[in-house]
Amino acid sequence: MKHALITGITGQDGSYLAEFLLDKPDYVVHGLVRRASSFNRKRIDHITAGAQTHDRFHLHYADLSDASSLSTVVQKIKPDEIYNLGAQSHVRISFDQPIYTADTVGLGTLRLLEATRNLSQEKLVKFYQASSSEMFGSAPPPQGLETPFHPRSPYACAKLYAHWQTINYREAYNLFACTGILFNHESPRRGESFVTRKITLSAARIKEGLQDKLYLGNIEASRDWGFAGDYVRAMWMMLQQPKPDDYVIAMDETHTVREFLDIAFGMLDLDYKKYVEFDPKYMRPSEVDILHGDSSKTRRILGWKPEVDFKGLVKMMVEHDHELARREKHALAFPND
Ligand code: NAP
Ligand code: F7E
Repeated sequence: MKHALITGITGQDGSYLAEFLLDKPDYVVHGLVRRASSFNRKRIDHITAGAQTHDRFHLHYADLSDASSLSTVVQKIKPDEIYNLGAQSHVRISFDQPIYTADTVGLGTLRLLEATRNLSQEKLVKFYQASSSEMFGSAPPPQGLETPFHPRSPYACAKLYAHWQTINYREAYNLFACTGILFNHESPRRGESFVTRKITLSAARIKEGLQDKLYLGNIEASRDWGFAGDYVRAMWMMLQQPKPDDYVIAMDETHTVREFLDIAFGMLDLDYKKYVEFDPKYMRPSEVDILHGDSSKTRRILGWKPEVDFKGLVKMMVEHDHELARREKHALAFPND
């Protein structure tokens, strides 16, 4: 059996990656979890409860800010593959908490690389680093492997530090370490404060009469949005290559937030212009105006291609959140059901 360790398993990507690996009969999946005052495992509860996989799925307490906990878990499991997905991943919040973000995203990766380097003296261990298209920042589109980085937030600077540390560990210690520079990817499991999910949840609640308005910041920003389920498959493919390398994963197209709004509200027969209001609190001190990936080289090498297109992604999210809103409305009307 292969043992995979995932940091960030309670997050959007961690939950999809765990499902993807457990679908293969030869994987045991280990996830790092943090202690919280209330349970935050709704994205993986169904895996923990799954009768067929529960003996191949294990959770361990550790934190990217705590080197000794990382090293203890890595030495205990001795994983064959490590996927470093844990992060304070919200760009706007990284301006409020720059040092915390640098610590978990930047130094957290270095702490995990050190634990991996120690283990690599005993056995082959493959490492995946969740790098981000935010590292391109204000670099002109399309952005690909040859594009120079120009980060525009504390989050992006921390990701760039982690990115170069991963490459340095590959070059200095011959570690099998890959970076995946992933453009925005979304799903019904996307955190509720990211713009796509905020829009689909609000549109659905407005449709059901549960909400009147949606407050947003810069809706002219443009992003290259794909489906998270497709992107976790690419992470695994990178670690199955004969040599470690760097890759870009994107849909290679870009859409504005305004366009996302128009399509999502349109799917519910609503005109977004009647409901959306500007709130300056959602603006960022420095913005990334346009991300538009060029993943051609990666697609050639990995043979990866996405299965869900942009409209399919919006539809999947709108339908999911419409069902949630219907249930919320029903629970309000019939509280004793
Ligand atoms: P997410 O939903 O925000 O999940 C983040 C995960 O990191 C959660 O499981 C969280 O645990 C965990 N975490 C946060 N701080 C931690 C710490 N100090 N120690 C250990 N774990 C910690 O993020 P995502 O969208 O799945 O993204 C996965 C990774 O890809 C992140 O590194 C993100 O920065 C990167 N990325 C994402 C995108 C995207 O569009 N989604 C694009 C490029 C790169 P709790 O549940 O306990 O908070
Ligand atoms: O913002 C604009 C906002 O927060 C997208 C993370 O997964 O992808 C994500 O970072 C755009 C920005 O994602 C609101 O200004 C307008 O231009 O959904 P977002 P992000 O910042 O692109 C990258 C690749 C990552 O690596 C990150 O971890 O939408 N926008 N109004 C808004 N954004 C938010 N969140 N909320 C608004 O009200």
